[in-house]
Amino acid sequence: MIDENAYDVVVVGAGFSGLYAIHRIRQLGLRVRCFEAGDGVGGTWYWNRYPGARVDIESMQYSYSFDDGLQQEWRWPEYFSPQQDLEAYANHVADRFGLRSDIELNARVNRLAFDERANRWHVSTENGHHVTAKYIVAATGSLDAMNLPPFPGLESFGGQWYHTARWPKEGVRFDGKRVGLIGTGSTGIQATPVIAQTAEHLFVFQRTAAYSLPAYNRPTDPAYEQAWKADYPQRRAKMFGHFAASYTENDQYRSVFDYSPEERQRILEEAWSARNGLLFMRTFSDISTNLEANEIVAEFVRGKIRATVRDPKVAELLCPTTYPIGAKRICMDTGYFEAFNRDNVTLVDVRANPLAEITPTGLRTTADEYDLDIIVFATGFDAVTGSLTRMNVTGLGGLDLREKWRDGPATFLGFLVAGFPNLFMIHGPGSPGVLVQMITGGEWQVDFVTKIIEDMERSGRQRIDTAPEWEQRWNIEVEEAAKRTLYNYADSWYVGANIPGKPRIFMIYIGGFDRYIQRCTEQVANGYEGFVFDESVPAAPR
Ligand code: N01
Repeated sequence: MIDENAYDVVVVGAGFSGLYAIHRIRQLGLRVRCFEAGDGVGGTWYWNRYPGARVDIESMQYSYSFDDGLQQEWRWPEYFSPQQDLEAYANHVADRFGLRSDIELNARVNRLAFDERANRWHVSTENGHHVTAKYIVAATGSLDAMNLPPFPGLESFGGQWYHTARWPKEGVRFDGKRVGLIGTGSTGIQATPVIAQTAEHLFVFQRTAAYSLPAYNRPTDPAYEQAWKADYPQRRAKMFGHFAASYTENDQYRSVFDYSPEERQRILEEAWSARNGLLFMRTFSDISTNLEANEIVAEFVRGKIRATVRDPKVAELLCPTTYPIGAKRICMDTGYFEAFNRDNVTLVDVRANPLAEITPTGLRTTADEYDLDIIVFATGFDAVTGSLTRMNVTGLGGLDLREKWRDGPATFLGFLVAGFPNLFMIHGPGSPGVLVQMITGGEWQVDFVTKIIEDMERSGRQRIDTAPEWEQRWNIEVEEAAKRTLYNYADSWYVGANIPGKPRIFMIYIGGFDRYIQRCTEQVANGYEGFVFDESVPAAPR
């Protein structure tokens, strides 16, 4: 008799990678169930519906490549899509490929326990589901577990407060309200100008100034869309061979030192107004690897801030000086710096005068008190590992993933963790994750995992794992790649520095998406080198 609660594969998360994983696993003819915490699909783009939320990679490429019909028929109204369009796209994909019947919504997984004898994972959700599966695909996202620092007094606050990563679906009205926004990363920078439009007054509490580029978002030009659609297969192929999984027509850049100061200025000005977003960071080849080159570009960007913000003191405070440009994720904004020219926006320096407590009527810094009706926390995420460690995962011998990663995450190729057999992570620590275009990166990883599962099902192998020695080797590769860059110069979420007590380790493979594909592929081609198959495990009945 078939046990209805026994699946071949459980996918955790119905974000972009999770949706694609359901689709691919079904193609293998396996039984799959996906559990999703939200009451809709889209993952990051479901949860992050704060005002101004928008992707920073052009939508023609920040989209699925696996089905040409899909990419031909879908229309992106804007160059850089707002959250609403990305969520609509995720829903379209769920419908178009009939995925909903295999998705359980409102079902946050809160326990994943491996049963050694049965060789199956037990999956439990907060709302009472309990199923088992041979394989787990953890498509839990890099930026899911929100970070709400324990501000003293929050429970006493008499107004409303929100975290940007759990924004209410019905939205929030700011008109006539005094609003405090804490955090000036990508999220705070996108939310500021939108909130400022209607709030009576907006106080932006800044601890660290951020580098931000103008998004120059615009409606999609039909000719541009047509050029992409006519050339999609070739462009997608290039993306799979590109170090950032992205497509650019001009990657012919050179060292900043190959040019005179006047030429550099001209090139930077051109790049600044080229309206192509993050590509600005590739204007020169050594921006991310040479501190001196980096400082030339950083100072150019500071010059743009000074030219935009009228009050010189405010402008200076908004100029990032404590870390190299790009060592934290570069932001992209629509009118962020301009917002500080408004009478109803005040920048508060909480580096000089830290936040002391939330009070019943607002917020107190060590210097002043602010009366507020609404507080918005744009304080980021327990990134990369948080969504995995918060799920209560136990592997062989009851080993707890939090314990295993106490001194920092260890994985093999970003997919597997020794002692946690048959559990595959997508965008896990040690994978290129957030440093590449994530939809394409996720597609590739899902395909890779699906191929492993297919091989196992064909060969009758029951259990795949890796060994600590291979985790160490991979960790060294991840570390070596990071050392060649300036990423370690910033206290960012890339290195876990935003979460007190989190081990400081660069969690992402920055050796390039192309190199990563090569490394994963060669390990498999070399007879699954580094993967450990336990041949003693018999095939178990469901
Ligand atoms: O989070 P963050 P985010 N007191 O961690 C401040 C992606 N994303 O949600 O820098 C005072 O970057 C903190 O200050 P500091 C993108 O990859 C993409 O903004 O630690 N302040 C910082 O200013 C991005 O990198 C898009 O000194 C406190 C802010 O909160 C990632 O998500 C849009 C504090 C947190 O910044 C995360 O971005 C949005 C405290 N106790 C997000 N604790 C696009 O696609 C924290 N802060 C465009």
